[in-house]
Formats: sequence, C-alpha cells, structure tokens
Amino acid sequence: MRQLTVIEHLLLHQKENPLATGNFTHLLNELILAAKIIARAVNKAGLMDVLGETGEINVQGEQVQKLDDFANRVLIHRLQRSGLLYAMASEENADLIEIPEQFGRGNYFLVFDPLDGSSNIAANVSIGTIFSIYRRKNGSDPVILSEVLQKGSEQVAAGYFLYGSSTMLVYSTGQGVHGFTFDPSVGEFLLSHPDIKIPEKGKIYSVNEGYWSYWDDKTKEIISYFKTPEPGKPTYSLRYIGSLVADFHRTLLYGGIFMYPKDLRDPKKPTGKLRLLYEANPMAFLVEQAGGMAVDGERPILEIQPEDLHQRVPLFIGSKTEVQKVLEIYGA
Ligand code: P6P
Repeated sequence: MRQLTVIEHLLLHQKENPLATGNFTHLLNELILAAKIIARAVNKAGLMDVLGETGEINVQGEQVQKLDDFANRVLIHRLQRSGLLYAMASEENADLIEIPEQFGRGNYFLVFDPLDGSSNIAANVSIGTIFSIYRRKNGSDPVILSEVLQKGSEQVAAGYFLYGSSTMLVYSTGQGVHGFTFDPSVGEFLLSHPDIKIPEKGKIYSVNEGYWSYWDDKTKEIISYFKTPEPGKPTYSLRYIGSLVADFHRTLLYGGIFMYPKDLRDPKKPTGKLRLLYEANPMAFLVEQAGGMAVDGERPILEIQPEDLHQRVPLFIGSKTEVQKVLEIYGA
C-alpha cells in the first residue's frame, strides 16, 4: 500500500476522529505549508542571510535568531488569514496575537514555538516547530486571556515539525501518535511511523548536567539514580542535544527520560527554562498518547492550570518506568 499523506491518514481514520472536519483539515494543511516554507529556509540557512541574531531580545529574554523571526512571521502571516482561528499565541510574542476582523475568525486557538532550539542553528543541529491546538470554549469577543489559558488536557491536537536529517511531522489528535517524513520528490509528508508507542522503560537519560550545582538535593538524587549502575537496573547512557524537539523525538522513539528540572540560577525563573504552553503541554500530550508520562515533579503536566502565557515549568517526560522513579524520589 502506498504511503499515506497526512490528510489521507486523517480522513482514513475519520470515523473515530471527530476532528477530521473540513476546518481542522484546512488548519493542518496551513501548518504543513508553513512548515515547508520554514524547512526550506532552515535547510539553506548556511547559504542565505538567515543565520545569526537579529539583535532583538524576545519576551523570554533571549537573543532572537533571524530564523526564529522568519519562522514566526511565516506562521503568523499564513495562519492569521486561514479564517480558522480566534487567536494565536507565539513563544516569540509577549501578548496574544489577535485575528484582524477582515480575515474572519474560527473556533480554534493555536499555540506555537516557531523555531525551538534555534540557538543551535549555526551548528546545524536539528531544531523544530512545536504546536498545540485548542477549541474555543465560550464566545467572548474580543477574546480574553482567561479563555485561552486552558489546561494541556484540553488540547484537541499537538505536534512538532523536526528539521533534521529529514524533515518530519509527528502529531496526535488524541487517536495515537503518528509520524510523517517529508518526501521532497512529491512535496508531501508521507506516513513513516504509524501509531508510535514509547517503550515502557529505556536506557537513556537526558538532562543538562552542567546545572548540577543549581539543583536541590532531591533533584541531585534523581540524576544520581540514573548515573549509578545497580544490580537489576540498566546502565543508562546520557544523551543531551540541547534542542527539545530533537531530545524529545529520540526519547519518544527509543524510550528513557528527558528532564529539565527547576534550578536556582535565576530567582525570577525558579521553575526552570521550559514553557508550559509552548513546550511542555504539546510534548506531554504526545507522550501520554504514546503510552508515556510527563510531570513537573509532582503532578501531570496536562493537569496544570496555566496562569500566564509564558509561565515556565519543570519537565520530566518519557517512559513510565523512569518518570515514576522521579515521582517516587520527589515523594509525590
Ligand atoms: P539549556 C532551546 O533553547 C531550549 O528552549 C530547548 O529546545 C532545549 O531543550 C533547552 O532550551 C536547552 O536549554 O539550558 O540546556 O541550554
């Protein structure tokens, strides 16, 4: 059987997938087209004047890379005109992105990190676009922030595009996790990883050990657990790319755990670096759909009620066995 495109796969499962409506399919298509444009720029980054920094600082206090800015503009431009959204939130924008009246509004809310891991671009490390889709709850007009600050468990879909040795789309609409690989010869993402399930346990732990001195004692105990061989426990390898989409993708396929614990470096960011809406929630939705777990050290990521568009959260995500060990040591 020839490999299915994303839309063919979505429609094939239409009966069990309430989301396989025209509007959702259109939204997914717009995201795919934006990703193709971004992938083209990422793949030619060394040859175009898109490497380096814009000189601006974003709401996260980070240097804005030219490709970050490009990816953000492509996504906003295309999706604002889709007529399918009632608002958007980008990791690069301080406030909600309204949909101008003339473009028409729909019933979905899109949250995205346009190019996560972009500080790695110059070194040609895999980076990615992360997205979450929520459904409108009530009809406040203009949209109010409280309406869009929904728990991750309310996501109707989530996924990422991975710009690596090949360009991939991995996403879920709540009916399992499916991976598609871009085939430049036909210009389509084709089904390559149907129904991804994360191994029950793994042999890889992924964390930036350079922050050891910033962690509390319980966190150090957790990292020491994965570093210390014991009878009956696998010897774990440490893999850390420093690009969430790449580190998560490896964890999803191979098993194990990715960790970004809270650290005490910056009193303003005691919860660590990763953002709840743009990074933790979409990855948590995917990993739970694949049979894994995602917690902040005490509770499921998907159960956290967001208070702010850019709030940060500690993240422990991956195979059940490893994440449950984290909860055990934290005493959750
Ligand atoms: P650190 C990239 O900047 C990012 O947001 C994620 O993609 C990645 O997991 C993390 O930061 C890496 O952070 O502090 O280890 O460099």
